[in-house]
Amino acid sequence: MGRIVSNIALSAMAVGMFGLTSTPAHSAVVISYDAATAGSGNEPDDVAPAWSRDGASSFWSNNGTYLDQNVPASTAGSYTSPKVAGTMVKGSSNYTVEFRVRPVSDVGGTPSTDWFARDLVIWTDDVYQYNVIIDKYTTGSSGTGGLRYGGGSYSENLPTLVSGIDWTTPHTIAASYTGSTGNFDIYVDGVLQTTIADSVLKGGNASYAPWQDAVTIGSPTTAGGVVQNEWYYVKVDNTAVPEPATMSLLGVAGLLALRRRR
Ligand SMILES: [Ca+2]
Ligand SMILES: [Ca+2]
Repeated sequence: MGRIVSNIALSAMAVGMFGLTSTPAHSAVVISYDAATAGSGNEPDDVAPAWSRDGASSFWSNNGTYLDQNVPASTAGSYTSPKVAGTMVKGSSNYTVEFRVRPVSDVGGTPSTDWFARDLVIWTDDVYQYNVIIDKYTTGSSGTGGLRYGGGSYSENLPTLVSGIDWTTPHTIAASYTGSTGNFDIYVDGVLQTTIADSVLKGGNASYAPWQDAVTIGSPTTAGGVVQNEWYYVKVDNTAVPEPATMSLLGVAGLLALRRRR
């Protein structure tokens, strides 16, 4: 009850602020898939706008609480969101990639059998490709896990982004990019863990067009073992692009100002 009231109050505040100020700091979700909101049986390719799927539909099922991912060994299975042009630009845009997940299988491990840490969240700006890798156990097959990053071999030896995550329960991970600094702030359950430069977090030197201005989840390669996850939601929040209506108003105001000067 209290939450509903506060949401209404916040909405009213937002409307009020928007009406009174010409350039509000505007934050908007531009890409989203939420398993509970989508509802049982509705996977990312069932929602509008639909996400594209690589691999069999049988690898995924939404039980109404989470999207269950179960990609067999040596098989690719991933979803890529619709693109929102201009969301991800190195050095200028601000955005946050946020997801709530619980890994069920480990990734990485013995190099000869299951070396490919392909349990990924991927996004790409106009220069770099970024991978955040969900690792159930950072050492061996028990204890705590974490997040890794980087690309190339995607081995268990990839650098650690965050360690000490107990993946027996789901956690919310956020990578928040500030274009002016070129840094990502990495959060776990809303708590800042580390700040890392885009040039360090990158998994690849070149952008990969199908993944730019979008987010990909899953296992996009055929290497490695079974990959299982519970995905609660994935979203991209764009804090850089002003509200279109505000841009139009500013544009009209600017034109009028120019006319008056002539
Ligand atoms: Ca379905
Ligand atoms: Ca591991």
